[in-house]
Amino acid sequence: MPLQSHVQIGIVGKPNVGKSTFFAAATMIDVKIAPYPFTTIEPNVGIGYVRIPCVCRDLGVKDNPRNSICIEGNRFIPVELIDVAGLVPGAWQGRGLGNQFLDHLRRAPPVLIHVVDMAGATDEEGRLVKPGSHDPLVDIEFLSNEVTMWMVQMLSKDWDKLVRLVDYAKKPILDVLYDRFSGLGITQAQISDALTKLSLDKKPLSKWGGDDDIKGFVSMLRELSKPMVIAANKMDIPPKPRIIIRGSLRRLVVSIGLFP
Ligand SMILES: Nc1nc2c(ncn2[C@@H]2O[C@H](COP(=O)(O)OP(=O)(O)OP(=O)(O)O)[C@@H](O)[C@H]2O)c(=O)[nH]1
Ligand SMILES: [Mg+2]
Repeated sequence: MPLQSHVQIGIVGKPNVGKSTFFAAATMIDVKIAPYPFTTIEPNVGIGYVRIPCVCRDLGVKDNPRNSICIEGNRFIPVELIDVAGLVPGAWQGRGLGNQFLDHLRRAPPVLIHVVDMAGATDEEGRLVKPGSHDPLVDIEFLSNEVTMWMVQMLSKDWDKLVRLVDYAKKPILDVLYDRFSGLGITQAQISDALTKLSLDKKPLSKWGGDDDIKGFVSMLRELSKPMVIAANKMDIPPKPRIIIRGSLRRLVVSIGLFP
């Protein structure tokens, strides 16, 4: 009987990249896996375990944990994994399974594992193509953008009302934004952080520079509240995923501005 977990991780990515394969390997649950897009429609949910060295070794004691398992000095921490349907470009506008997919993320996993086909053997909608013909960097950027645009939509759909509440009815901006995003498991501290980092905390909403400020704020909030780990998958497929990866990573590093 698996243990209960309070930590949730969403497994996300475009269709046919190996999300369910990863889920099945991590949870040992037999789910449908197939070489075409949209094999998964309803999310698969299960428990996997993160292995870390247990403190019982350092302390020289024998332990009996209730919320995890200790086996020979290794602690197995239960984590709830959610394997959702693949996301295609334009999902935030309803393409593919669109909002239905994004709504599964509302179950609020604070951490996302983005499974990427590093062999470049699937196009942007997950159809099989010649290995090496699709750039994985495009997928890395598109997924962040889809989640951001989905959140932008939540914020901007009745923007005038928010402006009236904050600028004229003098409701604290933090409360108003928190109301809008709390369903996604986002905290007031994260909202406050994003506002401060972009110097938007003192700027009246009516003066926000249209889409740029809104998108900039949401993008920062997404980075702070939904950290994404990239799982480079399909590394075994020839010709030379490593060369693709090296090229992609170099451009990724440049695009997020780590190096000049
Ligand atoms: N060669 C190779 N094939 C893989 C790997 N991981 C998954 N696959 C194959 O890729 C195909 C798609 O795998 P799935 O796990 O169903 O992919 P998915 O991302 O869940 O797909 P959707 O549910 O349609 O979004 C299957 O044929 C898998 O066997 C890998 O690391 N290497
Ligand atoms: Mg799947």
